[in-house]
Amino acid sequence: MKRNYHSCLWLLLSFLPFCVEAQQRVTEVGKVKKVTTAASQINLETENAFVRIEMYSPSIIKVRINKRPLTDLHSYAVTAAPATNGLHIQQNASTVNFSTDSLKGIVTKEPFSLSFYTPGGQLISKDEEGLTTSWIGDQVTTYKTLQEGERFIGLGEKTGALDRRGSGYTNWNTDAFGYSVSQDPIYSSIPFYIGVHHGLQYGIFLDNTNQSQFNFGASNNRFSSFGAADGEMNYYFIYNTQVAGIINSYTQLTGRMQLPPLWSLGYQQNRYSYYPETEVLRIAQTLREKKIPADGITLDIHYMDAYKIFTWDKNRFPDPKALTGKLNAMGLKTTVIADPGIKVEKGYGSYERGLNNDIFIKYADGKPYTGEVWPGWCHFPDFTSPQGRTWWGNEMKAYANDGVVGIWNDMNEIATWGQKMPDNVLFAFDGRTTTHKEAHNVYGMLMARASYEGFRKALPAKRPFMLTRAGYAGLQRYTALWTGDNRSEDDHMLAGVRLVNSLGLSGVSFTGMDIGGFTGGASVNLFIRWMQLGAFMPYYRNHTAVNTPAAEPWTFGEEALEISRNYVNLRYRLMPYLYAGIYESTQNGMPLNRSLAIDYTHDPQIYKGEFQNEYLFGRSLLILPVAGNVNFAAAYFPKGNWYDIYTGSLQQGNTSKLLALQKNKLPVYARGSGIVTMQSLIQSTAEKPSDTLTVYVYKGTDKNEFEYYEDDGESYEYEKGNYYKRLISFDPSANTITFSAPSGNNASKFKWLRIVFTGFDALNKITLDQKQQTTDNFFVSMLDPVSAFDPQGNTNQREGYTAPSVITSNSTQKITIQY
Ligand code: MIG
Repeated sequence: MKRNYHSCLWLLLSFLPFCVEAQQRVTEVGKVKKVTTAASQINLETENAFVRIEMYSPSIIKVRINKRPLTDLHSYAVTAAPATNGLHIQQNASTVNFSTDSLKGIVTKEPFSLSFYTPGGQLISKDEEGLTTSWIGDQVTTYKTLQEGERFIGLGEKTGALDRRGSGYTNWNTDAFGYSVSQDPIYSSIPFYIGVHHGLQYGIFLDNTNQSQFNFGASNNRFSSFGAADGEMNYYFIYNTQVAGIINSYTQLTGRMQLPPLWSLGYQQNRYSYYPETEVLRIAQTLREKKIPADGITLDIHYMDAYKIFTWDKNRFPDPKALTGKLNAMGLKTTVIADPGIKVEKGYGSYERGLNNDIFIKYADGKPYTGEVWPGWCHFPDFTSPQGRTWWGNEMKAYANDGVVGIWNDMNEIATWGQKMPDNVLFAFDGRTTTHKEAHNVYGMLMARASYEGFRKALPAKRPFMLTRAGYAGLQRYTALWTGDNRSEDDHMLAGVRLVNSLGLSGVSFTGMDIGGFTGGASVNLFIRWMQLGAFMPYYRNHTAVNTPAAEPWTFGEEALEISRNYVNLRYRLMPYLYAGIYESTQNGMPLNRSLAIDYTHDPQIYKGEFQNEYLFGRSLLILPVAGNVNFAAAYFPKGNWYDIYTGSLQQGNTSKLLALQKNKLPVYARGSGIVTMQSLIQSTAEKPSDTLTVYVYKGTDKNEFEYYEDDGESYEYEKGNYYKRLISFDPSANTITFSAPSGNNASKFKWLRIVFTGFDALNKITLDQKQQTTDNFFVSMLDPVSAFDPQGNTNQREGYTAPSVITSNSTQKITIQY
């Protein structure tokens, strides 16, 4: 009886597929049928797919899996080329084994499955058996076994916790006005993350611009996965013994930021929108009168004539060139917003030229796509075609001629009213026409690229400043990024810190958020904290929405003004440290804002909710972001020594502590062995600092090196070797501080070095190049600790002091200390 029942059921089930139309299946890669190898490649044919495993560097392996035979695909993200040798391959009946100097891999053949090991044989990451890589329709996903205790960090501009374990994310660039602190997706897509477990770390970069999905053990306890709605499974596996090495490799693949103009690291003032020009000048004058150092003013959409890009409202801005000239004379550079929508309006130059040049995106029937945004109904340039980018770049000349030096690329998700751009719009995709589905996530980055290339052409000798809202992996090659329309709320400020830190883990160093918050109005205390925090963020811009209360630093009362000014001052005094940090980003991709997960990857404390926002600003400063509405905050100090930068007092590491907060001080600590360079206060980077560079050295036990870098801050002369670079190293075991012989053709802008020692109880003897110095010739912060980092930049009785014997020189200088 029972048996009969079962057979009936079986009968029913086996006929079911024929009754249901287009049954959804999970199609796996299947068994490997054929293996061929080339110098740096393994090519496989399997039951259902074509697979290529290819070496890019000893630490980087590319994996391609496609249902169709592999073709040459260009990538908008990757600029690196595959390696030509160094992949060692061995085969047997059941596996293909490969290795490089840095890792090992095993492909099992029946069925296909891929795993990675350290050279010593420790498992780094493997396909989850039984799931590996599969398709549901055109959607392709790779499943990796979730390792015990595994954590996940990075993935670019993603909300949520530092450790993303248990969460899932979607990449689909979205205009997320006033987003909540857990909203996903928001503006940008960087499908790159780092997994951490058992003292190991690895990176995975999925290079597919279609909508993509990442699952880090969300709603399951078996796998982490990544996949895309369409296109190829095309990912890079990166292994290194340090997170910093993984970031280095990832930016070796996708490129690094270029040196930005120095002024873009200064304080920027903005609101949506300052107009007419008298208002812009009033803001500029107030900055100077109130002695808030600043380098830039940004103009939002109201500068345009009826929101038409490349035009000016003639009543509000009758003479833009004269205005940017006046601002320039005050040490303020002008950045303007640029939206991609070109208004459909007969007689509007950019529209006519766009039509004539045939650069707008179109439906399959050849009619241009029309979407509504600020100017009304618009067409949109195809930034995925060289013609479209060149056209846009040429239009940009008008701004350059008017004295504009920065472009703020907004609304480039693409944002349109309705927020539902149709999928059937076509894009040139640089030679492989595709639909909106595949082009969407890369549009924003390519707009920034077109603006960047336009400016490079218009002003070949000047570094432009580029800012974008939307982007894709590799955006750092062209532009900085800010985190869009945040809210004036405490938890949003802290969430913004995590966004910026996560971007830093994902190759983007030059980032920032609207200081003070975009929507709503900040409380006085929140505003103060935000201005303090902004001083330790790469891009430092105060911005607020239309119809919100004024949010310039002087609109929150005297105390807020004073504290804000102190921190902007500190920012400007730190400029030599900041610039060297940005220089480092251009060399190895290390971000300025460094999540503690970079240096303290395997310390579980740093992932705790109350500590996860902490970060290092550059190599040596620990920033503890605290909310505006609290009097106490829990702080964690990772291993090592830490020094309160205001008092010089020692804080032992490997401990957590409840800090009593003071309104006028953001908790900031210097790392033991840290080296921080500072200059005198200036009101803008156009102003020359005094001739003394102060070098703060903090007692510690680890050897530390700091690459000090200077150049003219505005041109490309550095490419010809016109810079000044010097390695400053502190070796505690030898008690030496060494300034290497400088490299580069430039002289330093500083004539003197002043060294401030912190934490060295009694400095008994100092020698410079073996000649004994009087300790008096050195500035020992113990004597007057507060002034060392007085946020007010107050001078003390020793100002004007120079140590003549520590004059900068062209040779190596070694300072030996005894304490
Ligand atoms: O639809 O240009 O994120 O910073 O002030 C809003 C006006 C368009 C969005 C940007 C914001 C900017 C605003 N823009």
